[in-house]
Amino acid sequence: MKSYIIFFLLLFSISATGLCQNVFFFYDFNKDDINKPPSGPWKMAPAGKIEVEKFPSMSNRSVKITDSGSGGGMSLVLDEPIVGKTVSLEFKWYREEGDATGVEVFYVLHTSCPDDWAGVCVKTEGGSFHYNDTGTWIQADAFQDKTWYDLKYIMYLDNNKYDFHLNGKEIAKNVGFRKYEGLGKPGINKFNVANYGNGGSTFIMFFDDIILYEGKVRPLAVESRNKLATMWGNVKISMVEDRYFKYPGDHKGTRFEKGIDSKSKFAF
Ligand SMILES: [Ca+2]
Repeated sequence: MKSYIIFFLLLFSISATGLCQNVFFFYDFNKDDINKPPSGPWKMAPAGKIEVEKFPSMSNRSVKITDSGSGGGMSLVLDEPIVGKTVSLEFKWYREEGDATGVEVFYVLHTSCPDDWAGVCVKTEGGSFHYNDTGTWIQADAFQDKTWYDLKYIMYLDNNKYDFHLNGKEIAKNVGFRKYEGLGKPGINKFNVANYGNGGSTFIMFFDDIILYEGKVRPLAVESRNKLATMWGNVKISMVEDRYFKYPGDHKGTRFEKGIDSKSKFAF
């Protein structure tokens, strides 16, 4: 009997750590149709080719973005900005090929910014990652083509600062959002993947496992793939099904997207 009590106490404590941590969205693209643009509220750039690909495998798909010189990327805009919180964005990135000019990797900003090249800005140029600190570009680590990288932005929306991590290593700490001067603290509501909105570069990039969550540590159940992630998804559906969510355009939202509302609480 005693062991049962300990077991349930342990179970409760594990559940409690998972409670109250918002997951705003999570896209692994594994259920999306191959050779088509990803489902969800992602808006495709008018140029370039954005398709889900059976890469690295049929069961683990990703988004392939091809820019042939006129631009190529996708963007997501939240109906309501996330304000004042500390939130983290993580994603996997892989470049098959590309030229040496500066190319956006993933920018996070607010629609009140003067243009799409604002907020948390990380780009590639000349074979290295570069990040932007309050308008100044700073060169970071070199990368190799045909290699997956884990990128992470920890964003402090109460002071427009962020940390940049690459493959688990801290590259930049407490650097400033770009072009946020004079905006106050509007938070973030726009997510631009790759070269959204201009041309002048050529590349083939892949993106996968794009997740935005509250706090600095990825939720346990999302980190644990397969079985736990499924369980997390199922529980989340039952918890959020009766809530009201709005999506850009006419999109109805998948179960993962239903986490966009910052007020919702998810547990596994
Ligand atoms: Ca995937």
